[in-house]
Amino acid sequence: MNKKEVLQTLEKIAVYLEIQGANAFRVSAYRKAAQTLEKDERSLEELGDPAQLNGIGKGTAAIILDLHNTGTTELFDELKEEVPSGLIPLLKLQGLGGKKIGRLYQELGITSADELKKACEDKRVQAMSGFGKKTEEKILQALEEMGQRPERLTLAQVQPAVEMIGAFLNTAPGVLRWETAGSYRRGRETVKDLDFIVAASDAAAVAEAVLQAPFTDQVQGSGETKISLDAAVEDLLVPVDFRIVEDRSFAAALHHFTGSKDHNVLMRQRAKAAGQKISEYGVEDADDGSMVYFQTEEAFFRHFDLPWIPPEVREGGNELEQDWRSLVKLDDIQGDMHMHTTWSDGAQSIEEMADQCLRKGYSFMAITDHSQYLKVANGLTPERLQRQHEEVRRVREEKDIHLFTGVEMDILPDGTMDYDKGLLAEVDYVIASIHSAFQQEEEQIMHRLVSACRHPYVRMIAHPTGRLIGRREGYAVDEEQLIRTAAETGTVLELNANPNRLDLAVPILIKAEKEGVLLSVNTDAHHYDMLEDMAVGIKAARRAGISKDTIINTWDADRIKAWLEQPKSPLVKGD
Ligand code: DGT
Ligand code: CA
Ligand code: CA
Ligand code: ZN
Repeated sequence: MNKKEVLQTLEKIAVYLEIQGANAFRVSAYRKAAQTLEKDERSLEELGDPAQLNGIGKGTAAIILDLHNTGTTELFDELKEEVPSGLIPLLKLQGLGGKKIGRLYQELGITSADELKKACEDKRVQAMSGFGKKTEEKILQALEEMGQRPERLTLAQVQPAVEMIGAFLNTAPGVLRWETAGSYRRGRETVKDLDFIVAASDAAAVAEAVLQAPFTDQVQGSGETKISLDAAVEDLLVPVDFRIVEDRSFAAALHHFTGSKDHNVLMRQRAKAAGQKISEYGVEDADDGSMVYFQTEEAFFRHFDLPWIPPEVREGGNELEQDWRSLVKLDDIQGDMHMHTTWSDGAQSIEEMADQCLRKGYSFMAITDHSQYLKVANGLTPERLQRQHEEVRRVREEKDIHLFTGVEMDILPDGTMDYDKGLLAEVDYVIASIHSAFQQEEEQIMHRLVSACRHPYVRMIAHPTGRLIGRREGYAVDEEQLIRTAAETGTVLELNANPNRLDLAVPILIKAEKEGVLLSVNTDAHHYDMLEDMAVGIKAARRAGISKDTIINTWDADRIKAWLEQPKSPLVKGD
């Protein structure tokens, strides 16, 4: 776990203890430890033993090190076992924290949303000391809203469930092959539920195995070919649909349940014109009712004289008419131009990041830690930046991958940059980004972004709108002006691949490519696991229909080097 994850887990431990009714001193010890750690600017590696900080005791320090080194700790594992999983979603209800939920659990035996609702209706909640009638009404209202608008989950939230269910299906007896479908396969930013298509030699056995699986929580419905359930993965309930089909129907079912609804309408129209009918089993001849089956989706599309249409573009637009051969794909990516190390707030060293990028088959990468303004992230002073870059050049000599020296420099609230031009002239790849004063008026935000674009050494703007999916809108950006200025000045715009960000968003990416702006899909990895987010970013780029050549990290290292050796100039696509 990196530092941020450790902090979040300490908070979770505190909440779980509250639910269990642990004594207030014990609860606050974990909160205090988290606050103390957060205030300290050092990374956990640099800090060494957390017990040397005032406010962190020996026991808590051991837990912090456990979390950091192994990703979990005995206490947290026990708490997750003991605290009823149905209580966790209740933490999101307005006005209900760990303490109140703990009392509802201990005094009324409530373990789920349904039970809480019943208790409110029976007026048992208002009878408790410190709750009252008003609180009860508010809880009921919040519960109803939770039921009415089940929130959509982000890709970051469902990814652990996809991995766990995938690992299960890989070894489940009777499973011949499986694939994700629905909005997840189409790479949407958020999903209502996950959809899995499973080809089975023995459907009943597979269905039974799914119902018995360790992740299976509430089963919403189960039949011969369809199971709907809530999967409990890492404190979160994720709704999942399984469709279990015969192998000969796998490709048709996969297409059918990948959707989108609007894409399926287009395909049905096409089939109808040819006297045929598409179903989830195959394609039926409308006259004699005979059925054609398909081994692959490629074969399915070929049947209708179409090339394979990428799932990301199946949204009922003009996808049947377009040529998707130049659409960027994950395999085209040759490097990652935005990542962090222990020099600022990353979890690994330059060398470790280089080894991981090598393992991914990359031929280049840029090390881009935070600049001095970002004190919470241990941003680099000019001296530390220079020392780091010496280190980067040393690692470059030793490894079979080209490391660009770089920095993610803060654009300060007044629109000036965090480092002098003299220092920046020595850096291979300068990224500029906004991490402060998000509330400023659009005019000031644009002054900052435009100043960065006009800067002779700023090559790229990272996460240009600052949004966090489902949590934060981002600052006030005039998209048209940003795109125009990026094109005029030869500044690359980032598609940040972090599933919480996906910034720029698809509609802006489409406009940017149209105006000739170059893009870079980067993970902004703070931990080497996060290098895998590249796949998420590429899905988003594909949804925007972006061509390979628009994305600079599909180029080879020599082309990027040559491009960086030239002074900045208006962007030109192609060679
Ligand atoms: P969401 O809302 O993020 O789950 O989006 P999808 O596209 O995954 O929607 P979902 O899970 O309701 O259905 C998966 C796909 O199945 C959908 O894109 C189109 C296809 N489909 C086939 N028959 C039906 C149907 O009767 N109703 C709906 N809603 N979709 C259907
Ligand atoms: Ca779905
Ligand atoms: Ca579904
Ligand atoms: Zn970054």
